[in-house]
Amino acid sequence: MNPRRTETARPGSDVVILGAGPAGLVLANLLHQSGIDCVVLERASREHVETRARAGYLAPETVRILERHGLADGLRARGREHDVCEFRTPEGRFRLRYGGLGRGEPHTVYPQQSLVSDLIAEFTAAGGRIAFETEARSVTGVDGDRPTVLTHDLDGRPTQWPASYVAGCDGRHGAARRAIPAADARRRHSDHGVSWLAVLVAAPASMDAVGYAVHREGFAGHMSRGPETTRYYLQCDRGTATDSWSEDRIWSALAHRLRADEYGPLREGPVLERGIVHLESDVLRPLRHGSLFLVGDAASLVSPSAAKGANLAVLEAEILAQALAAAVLRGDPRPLLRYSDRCLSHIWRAQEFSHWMIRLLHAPTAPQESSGFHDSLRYARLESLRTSRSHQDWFAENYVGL
Ligand code: RFL
Repeated sequence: MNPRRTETARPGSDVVILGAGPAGLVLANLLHQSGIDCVVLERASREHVETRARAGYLAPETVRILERHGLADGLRARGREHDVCEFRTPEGRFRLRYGGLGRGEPHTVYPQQSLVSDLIAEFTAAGGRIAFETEARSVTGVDGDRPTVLTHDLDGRPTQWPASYVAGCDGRHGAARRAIPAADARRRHSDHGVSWLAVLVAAPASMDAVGYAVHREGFAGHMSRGPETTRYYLQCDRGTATDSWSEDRIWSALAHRLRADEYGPLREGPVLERGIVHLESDVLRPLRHGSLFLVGDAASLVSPSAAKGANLAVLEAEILAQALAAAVLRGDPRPLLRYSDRCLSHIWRAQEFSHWMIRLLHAPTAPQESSGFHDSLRYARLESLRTSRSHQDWFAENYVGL
């Protein structure tokens, strides 16, 4: 227990954190640095979370947060700055060097699993506690001042983890969300009606830009994840099974939609991973329920169309860490009272831009929008983006911003 805390010391931890993703691990590191006792409970094994490939594009604000707290050594050593994207359309292609537009800031390309590995290494080296293969089954007592998390280990052995606060960083399907009675939360949900086959391949990037192909057969995307790996996306029908996409079918659809015969061949390699992502958005309000706080994907799901999810997770973790420090160390509950509203303003900005990207990259799926009118609008939007400097500045600011 931290000797500086203002409350009476009680058994258990000050904060129990569910989930060892970017949200939970940034929060854990920041609390530990402040001298607040916390423990991270993670359902999966350490190996699993350290190899789970997901995000790759870190916003400048994310890098600043990690630098501010001494958590950026890995990404500074191995991350790469990136600041150009290319749109390929039936009318041709154009590039936006967004690092020279808007606020003039680039992304940093650094795989999420490398960031997660760095954050685990920092936390455990500093004496932090993570219980892997420990699944939270329930969170009870959040309306009182002694919430408790019940976990099961791999053998089904139950353990109770009492705390003063619980941080739900366990994603959209975790135990934290389930602990909130439906009547106490307003849920805003949108299914955008679009699905992507997301593939990770062992091959260098095929171009020196993030590639967005707008094609009558559906969207295709290209994003570098490092010198040896590249992520590609292919819009696919809802209900498609991943195994219906052979490697040959994937490469020929990518080459066709990215117009490789016109703009240069793709650098092919073995497919390491494939999965279907449904483009959905989901926001819960409020993000605080008594002593339980939702962070990252547990708070809001942003479709990956604009690469915001991991960045929001880091930002929210910093906001919560500072608010918990004020409450635990100085007895000041006011920042905790503002946590939900502060995060929601960032979340809705990110949702708005992601939604704009979805409408730009995909043909309308709603029956009332399929007359061709809305499709023509998106080509007008692309043309505006190609030619209007103020539109480009707006895009750049939102593309890398939070
Ligand atoms: P995470 O990373 O899902 O971590 C949650 C952790 O909680 C654990 N867990 C539990 N632990 C204990 N008890 C339980 N009951 C539990 N239930 C779950 C899980 O095992 C897991 O370890 O959530 P977090 O920390 O909120 O981070 C969110 C990000 O992971 C996510 O938003 C991003 O990956 C989204 N995303 C992207 N975001 C970006 O900012 N930039 C990108 O370029 C980007 N690309 C992507 C993406 C997501 C993708 N997929 C797979 C949807 C690309 C893809 C393909």
